[in-house]
Amino acid sequence: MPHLKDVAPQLAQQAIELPSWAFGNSGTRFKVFGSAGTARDPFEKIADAAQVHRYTGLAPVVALHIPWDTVESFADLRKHAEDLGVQLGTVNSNTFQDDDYKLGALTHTDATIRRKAIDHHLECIDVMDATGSRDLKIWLAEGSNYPGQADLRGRQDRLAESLATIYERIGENQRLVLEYKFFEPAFYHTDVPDWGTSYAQVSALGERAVVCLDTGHHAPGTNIEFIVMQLLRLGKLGSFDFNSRFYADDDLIVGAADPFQLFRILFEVVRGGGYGNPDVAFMLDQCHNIEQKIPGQIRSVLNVQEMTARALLVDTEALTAAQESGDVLGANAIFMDAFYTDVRPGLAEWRESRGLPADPMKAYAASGYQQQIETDRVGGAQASWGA
Ligand code: AOS
Ligand code: ZN
Ligand code: ZN
Repeated sequence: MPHLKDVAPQLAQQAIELPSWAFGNSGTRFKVFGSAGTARDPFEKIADAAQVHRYTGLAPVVALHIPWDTVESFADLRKHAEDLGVQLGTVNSNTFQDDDYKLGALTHTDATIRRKAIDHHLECIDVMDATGSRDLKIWLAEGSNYPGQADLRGRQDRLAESLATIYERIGENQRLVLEYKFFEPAFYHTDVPDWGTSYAQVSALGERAVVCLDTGHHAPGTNIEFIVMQLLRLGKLGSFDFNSRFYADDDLIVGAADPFQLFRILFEVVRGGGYGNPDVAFMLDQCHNIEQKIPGQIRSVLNVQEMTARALLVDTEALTAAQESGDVLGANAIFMDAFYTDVRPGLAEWRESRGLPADPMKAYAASGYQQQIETDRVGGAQASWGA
């Protein structure tokens, strides 16, 4: 098996994109808990995200959500980010919080509502032009609750038409990324429920349209790494929304619920050429309902790094030999050896060799930043999941 030192150059290629909304308060439909020091505006969210990068060196990009992160000047927000050593990344559209979209947005039967939803996406592209962002990520909360409520085929056709109108405005160096989710908020059918539908829709658009895979968006028991393999094979894996789940779309810390699944996914990413490949964005899509937000994000990026390191440690030559000779248990043992390797001491050394703290969680706790924001951010409304 390779040693961690052998894969150090590859570890340096890791770049994770943080969600701005992870730095606002969030909760469930029962309660949103406020917590001391939470960011009050997009500028403070970016400042908090920059802390994660500062202590880990792993998270140089921050994804925005519009209109939650709308500011007067995106050029100012961009400069603020760059001054803090991070970049603005993916722009997420939002068609799930407007009364007009109760029965659909890009799929609505009413052309005026469809137009409104399309225009929102065009505004997001304007934001991307100002922030220098490459990706427009679209997650649609559209579907129906009762059989017979909607014309499934008609909605799919209208979706294709609306996406095509948005895609026309996507710049040469930009991409449209379509996320899927099997249910919620709609409970009977969802218009983009699975990777196949997303793949069919983006393939009809063109080369600059790709799929986003959110790890929490599948039915229990789904083999997610198989989907990763297939989308990479087809050249259509545009990005990840990483998080973990026990039940549905829980948006918990990535690697918390099932570290082995994260390992299997990252192994397929490496195997399929998706690692160190700018065409695949590694985003987090998480909410920190009860834990502190900045350490929550630090824990998350460290979890991704630990499982990436383990995936890079798989002895692929020995694995191929075992696979090809039909050595079922041997192949499985080679795979599991890498998974069970504790890379944490090695990664601590790796960090120190790059001028980073050996233990980013401890370093953040000792920095005084948390106490500072708890003291400073007393006036104004805290950002919540959303604005
Ligand atoms: C919703 O379930 C999706 O995961 C989207 O990515 C959404 O935009 C994000 O979770 C923010 O709420
Ligand atoms: Zn997501
Ligand atoms: Zn989600």
